[in-house]
Amino acid sequence: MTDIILHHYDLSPFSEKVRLAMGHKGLDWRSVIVESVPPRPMLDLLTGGYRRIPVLQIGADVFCDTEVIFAALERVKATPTLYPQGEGIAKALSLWWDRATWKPAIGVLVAHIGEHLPQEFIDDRRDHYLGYDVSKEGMAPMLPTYVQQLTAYGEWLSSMLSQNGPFLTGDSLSAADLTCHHSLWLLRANAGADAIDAQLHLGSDVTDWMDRVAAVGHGSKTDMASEEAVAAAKAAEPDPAHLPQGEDPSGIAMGTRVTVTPDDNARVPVTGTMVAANAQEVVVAIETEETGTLHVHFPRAGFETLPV
Ligand SMILES: N[C@@H](CCC(=O)N[C@@H](CS)C(=O)NCC(=O)O)C(=O)O
Repeated sequence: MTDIILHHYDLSPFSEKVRLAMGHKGLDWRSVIVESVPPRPMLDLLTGGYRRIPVLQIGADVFCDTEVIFAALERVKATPTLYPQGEGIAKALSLWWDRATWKPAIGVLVAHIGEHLPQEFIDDRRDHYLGYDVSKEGMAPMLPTYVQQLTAYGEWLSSMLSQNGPFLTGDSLSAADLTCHHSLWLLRANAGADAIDAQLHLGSDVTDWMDRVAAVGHGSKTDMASEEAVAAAKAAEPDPAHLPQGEDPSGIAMGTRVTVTPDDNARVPVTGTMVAANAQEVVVAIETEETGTLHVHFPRAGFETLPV
């Protein structure tokens, strides 16, 4: 089987979602650790310049954003599924959680550990990723509101668990659990579980649920160098099995040069030739001497696909 390669770094919460998905599915995977602050020249070769982490690679197919990463893992191993109650509820909850909790979570995080963040990290996140000042001092004025918001969202998790439990959408773990776990995991791992649970008024129903999610583990990983990942891409051809099925309702003709850009942050466009798409996913072909032809996959939700 072609290696499943995850480009990530340990403290990346969005990567933690994917590592747990590997555990849930019991997958063997290769781990390429990237710097937490760019430049990441080897990864840029594979993505066409997509800025964010994690990125999943399977041969010459490259998946940007956790939504299409999960879709790829579903194709690789369908059971146990990440969508036991269907895709809609889990994807909608995930998009809400990622967007609603990210800034408040960063605000609470830097209140605890901001003095330890290197200046180059703070500068990079302000200038090239989030567009706001993530220093402890910069986020301090709004800290009370970040705590209020996360506390409100924590109660929503509690409500879902009391209605649907033991997982957010029912009896079985779904992508929504992996997502809603990630920002709380970031905070508890860095600031201490007791401090965060008290600050955000998280009850044992929520913390027990977090333990259940964490218990799926990370599957079995083996380290890989980034050069080896690029060589694996060059040696492979894009796999037709990873092309999205069905019609593309957007009206953009296949073969069109397009840019694909996140609509929330890290708004660096990737330019390529659209080779396949449907309402959920778009695939562009890019080519470099080092990698040969690659198919780079993006979600439609949360991204802008536009003709050049
Ligand atoms: N919607 C994206 C968000 C990814 C994201 O924001 N990841 C963070 C790390 S957890 C990131 O890229 N931070 C900036 C960086 O690492 O360069 C996804 O689901 O993959």
